[in-house]
Amino acid sequence: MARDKIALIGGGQIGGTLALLAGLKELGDVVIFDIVDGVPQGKALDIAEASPVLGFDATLAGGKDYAVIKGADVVIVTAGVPRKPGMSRDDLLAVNAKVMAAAGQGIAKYAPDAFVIVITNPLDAMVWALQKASGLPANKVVGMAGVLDSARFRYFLAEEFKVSVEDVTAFVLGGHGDSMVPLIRYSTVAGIPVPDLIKMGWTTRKKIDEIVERTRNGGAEIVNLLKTGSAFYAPAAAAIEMADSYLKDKKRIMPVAAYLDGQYGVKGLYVGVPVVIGAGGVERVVEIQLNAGEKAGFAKSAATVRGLVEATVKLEPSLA
Ligand code: A3D
Repeated sequence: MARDKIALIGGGQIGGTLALLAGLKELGDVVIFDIVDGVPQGKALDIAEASPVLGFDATLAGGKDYAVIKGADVVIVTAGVPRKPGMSRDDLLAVNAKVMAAAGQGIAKYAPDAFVIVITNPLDAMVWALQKASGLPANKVVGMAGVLDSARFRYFLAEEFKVSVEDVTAFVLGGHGDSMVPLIRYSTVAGIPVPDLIKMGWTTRKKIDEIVERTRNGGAEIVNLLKTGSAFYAPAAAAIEMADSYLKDKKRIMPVAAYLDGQYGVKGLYVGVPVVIGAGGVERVVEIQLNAGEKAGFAKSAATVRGLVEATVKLEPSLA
């Protein structure tokens, strides 16, 4: 059986980490596309030369012609510019909308059957743009944000409770970043919901509120530390987990930016919701009952995403 093919559009910080993780997990052969000549080829060769030591078999190649992604099973898009200190995600809109238009056309031409994971910011608008530009079925195009946001939340909760990160589950809804809606009552330690842990005296409501706030600002915290770029290890790990669920038909339930067609009262937008990811792409949107506060938070988040999408279409009319 031939190996699966993973195509990475964008060979920067996240792209390089994705290539290494895809190799380590033996997800398949890897190609990296980037507009900067030499970088994708160099990163691919460097990782290929690590493979005998790390003990994995995969071919890795790079190039600056979209033809390299031909026949890919999974495409992960990080192309564009990252956020710099003082720059909001929305500032990235103008540049990255054009990049999504080009990437969408490349995918439509060379990898129309792929499962596509978009990471480029501002995420919820860029995944919409990519789907529109590529014309791929909406259930085969998703955005990575919720897995990262919930990983950050899980990490902070595990630190607070002094338990393994593996025993902490977290549940986040809504757009990426400031408008994220963490659902405390569905976040657990070994199945015990966080509100119960507060009652048990393991933590306080104040501490949990602080953790929620830190999670919301998780991206900015890293940007302020790195100064020359944004997070890349955890975002790459999160996207690889999504690719793995698709390629192995694991049917994992994960929060992703998924196309909503009426679910949660939203139509025609990508917003973060829990979905089942299997061989069919997004196989099901998990629609939970929200309480009034959560509903309001989700509606606000969806409105923010709608504003971003409208701004994107204005800047890049080819997406209308
Ligand atoms: P960076 O290291 O700059 O890599 C971006 C790469 O894209 C560079 O190698 C560029 O040469 C390349 N590129 C630029 N234009 C094009 C193009 N038209 N076609 C192909 N390649 C192109 O950034 P990064 O890897 O750190 O981040 C990539 C993106 O992910 C940025 O938009 C970030 O804001 C975003 N990001 C999102 C999250 C989420 O949680 C959603 C987290 C972290 C970063």
